[in-house]
Amino acid sequence: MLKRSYPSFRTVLEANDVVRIAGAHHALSGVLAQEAGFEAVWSSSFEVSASRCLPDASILSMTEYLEAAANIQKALDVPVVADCDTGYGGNYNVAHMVHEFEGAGITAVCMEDKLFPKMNSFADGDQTLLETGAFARKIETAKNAQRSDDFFVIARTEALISGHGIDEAFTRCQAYAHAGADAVLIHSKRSTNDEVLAFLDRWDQRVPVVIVPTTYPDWHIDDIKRAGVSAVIYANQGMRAALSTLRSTYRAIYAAGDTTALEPEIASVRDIFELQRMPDWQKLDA
Ligand code: SPV
Ligand code: MG
Repeated sequence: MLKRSYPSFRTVLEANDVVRIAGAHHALSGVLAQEAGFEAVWSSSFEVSASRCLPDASILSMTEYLEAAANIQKALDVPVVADCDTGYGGNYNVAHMVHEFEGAGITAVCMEDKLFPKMNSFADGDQTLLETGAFARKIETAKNAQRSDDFFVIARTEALISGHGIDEAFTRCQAYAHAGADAVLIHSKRSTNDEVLAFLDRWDQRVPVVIVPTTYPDWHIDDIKRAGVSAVIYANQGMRAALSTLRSTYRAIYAAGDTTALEPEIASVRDIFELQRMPDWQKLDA
């Protein structure tokens, strides 16, 4: 009853025209995303870092990201896609990362083609790319390291983020698909979807395309599907909403001196018991 079973990300991708994936940083946010209908959950390096009030800059260790992703996966009936940044170093780190994440029950990982240590894609700072061939070898290493055929490796290019343009993004994604990537992720920080559309226009669909429409939110899921995207990651909206709510709640309590006005607006303790699966736990202690 308490142990979860979940399909692999590959299975979910094959069963849906477009997979909607919500960002999370702990099991509770993952469970709420699943409850809303999301078919998968993104263990976001940005959110996991921010939940420790640290920059998303390769500061936390692989083990800390693994623990976060595994804790989310343990609470879910849908698969986690683990954001593994650059693979935490060189090719040996990538192989170790795959062994550890797959061993912990994660069925999909994503790696990006920036230098280690990396900086969050929207932050000022160094966004230098790793040379294409070197990143392709990381993808090959990851694919060689996986134990089950089902394990899924997403190759993310930061070519547009680092100001290189569509040609470079296209060439890189082709090389990564050739190296064995199961999907490519094309990341953009533009305020419109024009760059991503231009990429999709050229992409031969050799492998599926994943997008992260954080800065170009005005793109309905039906249109995203029509454009040929296979998976969409809403990477950080959950944490941003939580932050607004936590901030206003704490301020309201402090300002009012009591919580009376707030009570009708906030979740009940019983609601939290349900998410904790308290009744199932209590049965264990019969
Ligand atoms: C994350 O959520 O950690 C991501 C997406 O990698 S972004 O923050 O846009 O880099
Ligand atoms: Mg990240």
